[in-house]
Amino acid sequence: MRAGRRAAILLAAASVLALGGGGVTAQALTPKVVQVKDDLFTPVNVGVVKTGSVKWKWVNTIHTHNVRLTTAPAGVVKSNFWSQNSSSPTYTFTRKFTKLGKYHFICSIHPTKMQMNVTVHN
Ligand SMILES: [Cu+2]
Repeated sequence: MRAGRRAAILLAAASVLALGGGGVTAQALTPKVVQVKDDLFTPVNVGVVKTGSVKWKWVNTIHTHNVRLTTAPAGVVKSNFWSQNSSSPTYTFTRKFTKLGKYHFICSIHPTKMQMNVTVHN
């Protein structure tokens, strides 16, 4: 067997193992998108699989907003989930979640109007 063909077969076998092992799933690779608007988050409740990501995407914003993690499972460093203040309509902020549990976020500039939750599950 030619070396090139052998390598291709090994590579294919490795990808089947990677997918079958449950370590890498499409759910974990595609971030859940939360829109940041004037002045709301949508959707307000998001579920992600452990190791999944959430991408906050500013959409048509004129006002300045931010993302601030205020409640999180034990051991999570909240300030790692704090975005910049931005009014840029193209700003995005993406974070990966590696601990199971419930996370509460606000925009600290509009703390009563802009609140949302992320639930991380298996
Ligand atoms: Cu805001």
